[in-house]
Amino acid sequence: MKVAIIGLAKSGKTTIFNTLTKGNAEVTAYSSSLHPNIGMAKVPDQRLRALTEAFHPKKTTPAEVNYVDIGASLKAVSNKGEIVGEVLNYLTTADALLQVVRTFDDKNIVHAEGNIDAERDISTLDLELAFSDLTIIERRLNKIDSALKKAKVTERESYLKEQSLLNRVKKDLENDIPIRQQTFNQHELKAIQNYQFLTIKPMMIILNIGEDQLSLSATLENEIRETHHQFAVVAICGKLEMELSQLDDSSAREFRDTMGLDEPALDRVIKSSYSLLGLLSFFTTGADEAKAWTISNNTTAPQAAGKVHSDIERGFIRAEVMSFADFELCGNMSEARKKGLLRTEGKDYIVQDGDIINYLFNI
Ligand SMILES: Nc1nc2c(ncn2[C@@H]2O[C@H](COP(=O)(O)OP(=O)(O)OP(=O)(O)O)[C@@H](O)[C@H]2O)c(=O)[nH]1
Ligand SMILES: [Mg+2]
Repeated sequence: MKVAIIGLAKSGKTTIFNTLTKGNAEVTAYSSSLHPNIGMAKVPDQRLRALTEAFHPKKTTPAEVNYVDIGASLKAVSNKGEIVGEVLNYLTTADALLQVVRTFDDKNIVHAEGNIDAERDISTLDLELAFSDLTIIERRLNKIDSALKKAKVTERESYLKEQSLLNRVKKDLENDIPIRQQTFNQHELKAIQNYQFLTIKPMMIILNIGEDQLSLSATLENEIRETHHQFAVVAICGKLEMELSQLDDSSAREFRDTMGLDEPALDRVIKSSYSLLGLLSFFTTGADEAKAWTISNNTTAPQAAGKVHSDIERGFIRAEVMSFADFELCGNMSEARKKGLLRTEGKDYIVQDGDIINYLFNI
């Protein structure tokens, strides 16, 4: 999974990036580097820890999320509404966008829009994303116009269809409806996915709150959720979380306890991004490796096997499946087998979150 971090200048993008990836990219109060930061977060998962303790594999491999902090506000990397190629590439290849919105107040750090106003900042960014989509649409419509002039009769229909779809999307965008909230039939949706649109991407909002707002975090989250139902919203104090992410686990935990802080920001952000994107984890385990895999809802057992190896998908015979809850009850596989909790599933089985799977295949 790949997530792109965006937001206005000095909203705390790099601070959040460092928090999530335990990274050390430079955070700045004044200048702006234009270098994107790229990093990876291991998905924290208590279940994988339990499997490791039970099986003592040589290796434990958590699922990963890749983050890119594009290193500047969208405005700074746009030229007449068009986002420069390199940055656009990071954005279009991301599965989700993570928008950092500043609610911390600090008079030493200039706010791009003059003062703190989360709602306005979200709208400003929405507009910038929509602008990029509109630029793509305009360009394509122009191309269709000239193509239609010399098109053969047999070609006209598909151009006209595309033209009418794009005009509809354009009209909605101009009425402040991002593409992710527009309605399409399956055929149109497929066509839409061929363009590099940004407002089609699922979006998550991180409210970067100040230390003095910690007790307000739930209230602030709810305020934004009320007007932006379609977004996942998480409030975190970027500066504090970044400092904590650089401590070792036990010192960080101690610090959290004394501060009365909730679970680490990383865990909350990852949980939200999984549910926003409709993702879940399944596990494979053995003497060599215990590993977590990320798949979407409604993935069949053979499709999930394809994540592990294409040969297993091709040669799929059946899957031996146990839920994590059943594993916890039994503590090991042979006990589970005795109790009949190790199920045999076929090619139509839909993999569930927390399934521990052993594949039987033939190649
Ligand atoms: N007080 C306070 N300061 C913060 C917080 N988060 C970030 N900052 C500070 O705000 C400044 C900007 O943070 P960055 O993370 O560099 O922000 P950015 O969005 O990456 O900035 P650009 O990439 O330059 O647009 C730095 O001086 C941070 O230390 C916060 O939660 N509280
Ligand atoms: Mg930055």
